[in-house]
Amino acid sequence: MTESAVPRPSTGDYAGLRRVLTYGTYDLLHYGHVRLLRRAAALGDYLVVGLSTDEFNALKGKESFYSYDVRKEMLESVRYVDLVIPERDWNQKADDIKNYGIDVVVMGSDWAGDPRFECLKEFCEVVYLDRTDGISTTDVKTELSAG
Ligand code: C2G
Repeated sequence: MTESAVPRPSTGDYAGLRRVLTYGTYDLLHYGHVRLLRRAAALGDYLVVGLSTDEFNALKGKESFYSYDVRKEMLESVRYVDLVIPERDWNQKADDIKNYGIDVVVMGSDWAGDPRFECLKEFCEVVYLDRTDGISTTDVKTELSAG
């Protein structure tokens, strides 16, 4: 679905849609990511994922194994995800909430209390879901390189 086709919650058939937004790099998609997406989607009717661009990852001091386009393609194939938008910088979240009619922002508990998400409580609900223990993209990379 293209961004322009995003249904608006307050109009027509979409009145009352509860819309969820989450952000991440989602590199080397793994079950920790999928469990977060599944639980985030369960909090509403429509899940938007703000996917970190390669340039934004560099700002975060991260270099993903897969490019933005590949990571986007994989996320869009996940049944829980309705729309993927680019996350280009730290300051776009309030605009994203407004532009996509977001009711709740969801992140894993490693972000709990982070002021970059706490400040969004002015605009919508903010929910932190328990992070899945024992899996991370960094761990996967380390174990694979250890051979
Ligand atoms: N996650 C999780 N369990 C794991 C690993 C990740 O629940 N074992 C969650 C994270 O808490 C996050 C999401 O999956 O909510 C995506 O994780 P990352 O791709 O590592 O995203 P991150 O680098 O935290 O970027 O603006 C916010 C940033 O874009 C978040």
